[in-house]
Amino acid sequence: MQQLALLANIDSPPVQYWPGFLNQTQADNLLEQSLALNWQQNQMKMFGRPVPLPRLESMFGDSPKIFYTYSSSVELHAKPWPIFLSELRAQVEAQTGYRFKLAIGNQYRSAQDSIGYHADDEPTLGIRPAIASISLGSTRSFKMKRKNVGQTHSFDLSHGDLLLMEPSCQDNWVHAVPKASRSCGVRVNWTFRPYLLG
Ligand SMILES: O=C(O)CCC(=O)C(=O)O
Ligand SMILES: [Mn+2]
Repeated sequence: MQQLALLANIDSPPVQYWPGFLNQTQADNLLEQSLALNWQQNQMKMFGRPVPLPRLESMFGDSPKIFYTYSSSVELHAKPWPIFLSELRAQVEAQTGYRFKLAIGNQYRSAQDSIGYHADDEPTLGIRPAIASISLGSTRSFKMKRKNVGQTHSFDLSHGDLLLMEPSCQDNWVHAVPKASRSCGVRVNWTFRPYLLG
């Protein structure tokens, strides 16, 4: 039995999870302020053709030099922090003990919006980045599995939850928010990340 528990531990994703990290009022206010920001509809090239991503995005950071590219076609540039978001960063840093230089926002407008399996392993994040995620709005399923193989682990991320992907996470695991099977309202997710400037 003990051995089974040990094996189960070995396969657990390296995350820490604080459900209800934000109280209801704070989470409500943050959702409202987040939705009032400018969001980008980015496109990704598929077979040479531009296809709109199934979500809206935005990015804020410590320097206008911070930019972020992925899938060889999407480019995000950091805008200066809105006060509410830099205050949220401070709260997340105090809880997790990590420091973050940027936040990427994803807005999932409905059950149809999603993000596919990926690891956040862009070189600009540095080696083995810790990444913290705050969820606001509708509950969505956050899936994790070991790269290429294995059983899927699922977390229901709800309004005000904090999830920390620890430093080894991006080396060995991929994560996704698939389309939801039932209709749901809007969800905003902020991932706070390090960044190597310079
Ligand atoms: O929406 C989420 O919970 C995850 C977002 C994510 O993985 C990303 O932006 O890289
Ligand atoms: Mn990610």
